[in-house]
Amino acid sequence: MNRKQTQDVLQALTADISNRYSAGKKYPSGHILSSDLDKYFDIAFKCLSEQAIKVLKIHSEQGKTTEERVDLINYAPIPVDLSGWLLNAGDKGQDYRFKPGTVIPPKSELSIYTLPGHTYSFDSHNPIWNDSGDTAFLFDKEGQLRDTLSYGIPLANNVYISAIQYDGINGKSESDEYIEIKNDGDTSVDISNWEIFSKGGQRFIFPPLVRLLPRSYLRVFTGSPKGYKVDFSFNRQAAVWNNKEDEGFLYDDRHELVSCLLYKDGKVVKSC
Ligand SMILES: [Ca+2]
Ligand SMILES: [Ca+2]
Repeated sequence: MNRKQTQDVLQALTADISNRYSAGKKYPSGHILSSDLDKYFDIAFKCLSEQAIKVLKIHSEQGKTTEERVDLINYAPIPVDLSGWLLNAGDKGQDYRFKPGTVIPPKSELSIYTLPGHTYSFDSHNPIWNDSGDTAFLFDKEGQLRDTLSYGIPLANNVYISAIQYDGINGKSESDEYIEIKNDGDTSVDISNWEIFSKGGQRFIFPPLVRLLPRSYLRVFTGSPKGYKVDFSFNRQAAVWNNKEDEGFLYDDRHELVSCLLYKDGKVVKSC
């Protein structure tokens, strides 16, 4: 079940229960059976558990195996049982299987270290998170893929500047200009602290814990244009992208160039 389906199911269940509850207040025939509530909470728990657990952050810590770890998070207001779940560190054999009875409390994080000696560890003396880039795959106990998270350049080859809408129509400040970043890959990419740079000198840095979902895009606007869903913005009062000629760059959190796009007189001259 995806996020949207989960939301729909939870909404329908909530509506159903509250309708019956108000019916019960108004009419003698209205009632809620305890078995209905049982069913409701069973379904609600299952839906929440499926969506709630995410790979929050991978700490590859460049060569220092001692610091290597991956943080999982439970976004749900309920504890989630991770017994039998499996976390893979991007390569064959780099697996951690959660032991029976492993529960992640509501709204909490849980760290799985590389080295032995921790409550949760891959028990590996060698690094498992590649410094230049890697991917975590999280499976539930039925073997369903529940989440992925990639970081670094090799995996970020799927991430690139897909468009620059340099000619805004929103006044002189062109607040509706935007630069679009796309992820063509099958895994989520951690773009925390990545940077967009415009040749004119303007910079935008993504906040911590931002991920670009598989096969999706995001846009960083120049200002806060009305009528648009603005998730990210340079928050500038003046245009960022020159209408005649300009170049955009995307850097990762170690300031390695991920992608570039140069346009001139309405045409893309170079992209990398
Ligand atoms: Ca790996
Ligand atoms: Ca412009």
